[in-house]
Amino acid sequence: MTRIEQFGWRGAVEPGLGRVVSAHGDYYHLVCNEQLTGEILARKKKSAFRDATPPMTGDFVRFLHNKSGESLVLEVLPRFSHFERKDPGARRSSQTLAVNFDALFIMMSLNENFSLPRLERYLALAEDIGKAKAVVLLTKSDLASAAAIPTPAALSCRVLRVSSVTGEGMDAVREYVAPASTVALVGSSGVGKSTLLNFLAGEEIAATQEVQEWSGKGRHTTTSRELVMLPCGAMVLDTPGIREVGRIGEVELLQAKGESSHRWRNKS
Ligand SMILES: Nc1nc2c(ncn2[C@@H]2O[C@H](COP(=O)(O)OP(=O)(O)OP(=O)(O)O)[C@@H](O)[C@H]2O)c(=O)[nH]1
Ligand SMILES: [Mg+2]
Repeated sequence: MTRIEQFGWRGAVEPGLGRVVSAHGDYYHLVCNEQLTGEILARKKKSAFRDATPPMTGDFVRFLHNKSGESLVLEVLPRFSHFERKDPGARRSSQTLAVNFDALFIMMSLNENFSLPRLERYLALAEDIGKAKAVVLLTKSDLASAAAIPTPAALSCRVLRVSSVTGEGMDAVREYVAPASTVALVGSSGVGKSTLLNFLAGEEIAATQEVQEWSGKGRHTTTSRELVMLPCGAMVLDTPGIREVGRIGEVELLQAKGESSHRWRNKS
């Protein structure tokens, strides 16, 4: 298996194929079969993206390798899966949160922030993710009282109770963590996405931070998407916490009813 295939590429292997592991403005850190290191920093070719969707972490791209100068990203290759939230207040009508994952872990903690309506909104958005499975991870099960646990039968996909403290549910989680496959982690700030990444990696790869005691809400510790290769050969796409999910109209309605005081904020 070549390096790009280890990173999940399933098509014909050609020169100039890369996968974005992190994005930094117009620059993209790519893994690829080129260079001894198998890594390249390439810049987005502006004229190629005037009318096209720019690359993001997790994308497979075609790039022009320049051994003596700047390599250029030319094209984003078709995504086999994608997770988007609808964004009523913003210029764009939706925001893509994760791409090219085999499994989407929708994470919500089993503490006072648990909200079945919010979980249902996530699941509604996950109906149309492409070639991938959505799984609900109810995190911090070590903190949960029995009363806080919802009925899994009420949800349309598999529900796992997990804890990065006790290890509960991790055998089931590992069923999705297979070589050359990608698991994307989405959910509010503080639900334990980066902690799960670290648990699966067996080391502190990503920064994590305690949830603010007074609000129970997270602090947006992870600020950019990161595709991380685990020692077992699987990849995890860690994402910044989502402030709110919803469909156009729905969230505004909830806000009007006073059920949510959150304001939409574009965080990528
Ligand atoms: N008790 C308990 N605490 C956990 C568990 N998983 C994570 N935490 C704690 O929850 C806090 C937030 O965890 P993070 O992993 O930083 O959360 P995150 O989802 O990555 O947050 P953002 O990066 O802000 O989106 C940290 O203090 C973790 O130690 C768990 O299974 N049980
Ligand atoms: Mg994080």
